[in-house]
Amino acid sequence: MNTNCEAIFGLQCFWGSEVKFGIIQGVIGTSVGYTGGSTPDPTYKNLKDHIEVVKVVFDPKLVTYEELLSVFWSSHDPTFVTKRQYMSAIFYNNSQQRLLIQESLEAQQRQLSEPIVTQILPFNVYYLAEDYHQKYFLRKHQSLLLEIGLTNSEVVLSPVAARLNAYCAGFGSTLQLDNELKRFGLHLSPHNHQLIQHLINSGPNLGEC
Ligand code: MHO
Repeated sequence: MNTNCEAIFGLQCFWGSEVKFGIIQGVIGTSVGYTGGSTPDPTYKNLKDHIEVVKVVFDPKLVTYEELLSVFWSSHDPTFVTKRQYMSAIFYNNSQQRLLIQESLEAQQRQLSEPIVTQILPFNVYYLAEDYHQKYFLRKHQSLLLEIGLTNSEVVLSPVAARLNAYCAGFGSTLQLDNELKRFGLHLSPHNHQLIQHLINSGPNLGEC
């Protein structure tokens, strides 16, 4: 995979991070995991010195890295100091990403009165999080998961799962839902279709994050 088309962000609870990027047109897959530490093999229960992050795979013809950086800044408070697990951080894959991050941070800082605490760090090893964290909001609806028929490993980085997970957290619109179901050639049962419409109409809800 071309690392130019991958972005890694830490912005508090990774269940919500996966939703915030999963809804963006041009994002073709997301997963959640751990990075940023120096000790091997972190797990959710033993995170060691790592933090919760989302990995975003995108099509640069449809969405740019700069646009993803805008989503990052606008979808959490980068001035908020919290424990390391939930720290605000951007991991760069190459010098071009590093430059774009630095520029966007400076532009962002000009609009804020509090200092930005976001760390800019080189990307190193990524540890995929446990299955039950992947597409957390989609997983709450087992009948939907069953209907789309993806295995645990297919849910990771699946474009369909990224979008459905975001809709299940109340993001997006019913128009986007129907356009994308068509694009994916996916026919949902009336029950599941109504369920997603209802969740979208109820509005964003990352409640447990
Ligand atoms: N408030 C949630 C956060 C989970 S997150 C994946 C919990 O404590 O379960 O860190």
